Amino acid sequence: MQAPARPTTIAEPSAEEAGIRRGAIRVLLANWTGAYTVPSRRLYPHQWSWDSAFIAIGAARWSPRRARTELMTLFGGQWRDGRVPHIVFNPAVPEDAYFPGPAFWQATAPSGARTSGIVQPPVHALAAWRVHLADPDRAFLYRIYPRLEAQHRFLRTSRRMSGSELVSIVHPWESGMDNSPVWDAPLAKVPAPPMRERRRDLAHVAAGERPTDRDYARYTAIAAAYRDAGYTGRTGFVVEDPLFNALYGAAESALARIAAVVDADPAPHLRRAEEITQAMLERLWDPSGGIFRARDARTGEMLPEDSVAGLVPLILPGLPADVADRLVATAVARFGLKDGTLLPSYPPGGAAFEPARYWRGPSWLNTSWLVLEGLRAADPGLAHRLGAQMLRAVREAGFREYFNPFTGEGHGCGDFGWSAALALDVLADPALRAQYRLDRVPAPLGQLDQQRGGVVEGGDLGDQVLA
Ligand code: 2M8
Repeated sequence: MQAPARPTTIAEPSAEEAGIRRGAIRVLLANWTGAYTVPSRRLYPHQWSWDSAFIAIGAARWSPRRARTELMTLFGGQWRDGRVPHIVFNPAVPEDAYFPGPAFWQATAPSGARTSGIVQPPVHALAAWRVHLADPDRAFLYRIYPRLEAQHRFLRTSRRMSGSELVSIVHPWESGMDNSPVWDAPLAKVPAPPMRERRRDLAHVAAGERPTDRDYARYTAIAAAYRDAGYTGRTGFVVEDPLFNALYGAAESALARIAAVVDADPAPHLRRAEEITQAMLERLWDPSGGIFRARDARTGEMLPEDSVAGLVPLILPGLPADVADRLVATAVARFGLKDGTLLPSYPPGGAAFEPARYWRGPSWLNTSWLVLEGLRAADPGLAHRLGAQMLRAVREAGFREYFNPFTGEGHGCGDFGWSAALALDVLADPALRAQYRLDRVPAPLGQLDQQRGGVVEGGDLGDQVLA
């Protein structure tokens, strides 16, 4: 008689998965400051807004307490008007470690924290909800809900610049995809006086993998003009971005869920989520291209270039099925999203494509993760393959900031926070892992157990240090 087959459960990590998990936790431990996680020790030595949201999403899979602390620390830098600045500076880091630093921004939050004065995509409500799902904690939601509400109130009241439900960004850095080719046209209209300040990023990363000096001069000029206007009103760059607005809409849906837990009214959030989706379809959907595009709110025109930002609205609950299907088709046909390729930040067939330069082509794990989340409903098979590709990228190149979408070669800085965190999140998903496991060689059991033990110890130790 044949011995019964040993039951295999998806929850059991392979040696390879355990290795990725251990590596990711090592990065999160190394970048942890005691209250938040820096994106990179050298290149980005402060707290960044949307980085912390992505990091909280992944950290929740390992240490939910850290994830909650990460978000609460960020909101410690929130302004009285509700805005959550894109950088909260660490006072212990010298001014010349990062440009533009606190002396440039000249902004102080009510808590006394020195901050920048611009914002980043509002992925925080979604992050707070994911943290709660990983480790339900109503007290955390009670504390963060009013802060999230204020963040959204700022966007609603100060950034609805076209009269529609959509919000505008007033600096390319607010998109998170700083030097995307989509910004080339509106940026070309901004005068670029030569920069007096010295760039610090080129001390850490090759110039060919970063924005050009000309782009940097423009970023500095727009930020300085906004600062000098008291961080209000328009700048020379005012754009409705599909990624920013899709996250704004998805975050309103998350706020509705949070509201239901904290005895608040979900209805206004649900209504706004619907209105945002509707406005995106009316103002940013390009039916001939099968993608969402950014609109220049100064001229009212759609911008000629598109990017992976135009696929992120897949994450919007309530997106019509035919629009979702078109987006999936575009992801496959123009972004090459199929087996064996990473998801590029800009379509490889586009004239401005560069596989290794920052947001002009390379694959990033955060935009990949957002598209993956959207694909769960629209095309689960493709979502699983994308998850597998994300894990392969970090397995082969390490937790780099971005990756050549064809070769998987790593670029930008190493030990990058959200690359580590989002790999943890993908690893924690049983459906995605089932797919990833298809092409691995199982490790001997003894080795597995040892590795699993090591990871758990790392997590517990980190939490004890925090406590
Ligand atoms: C990059 O942006 C900063 C400016 O905010 C920079 O280049 O110095 C972007 O990739 C942005 O999305 C990210 O949040 C930040 C930190 O990782 O770096």
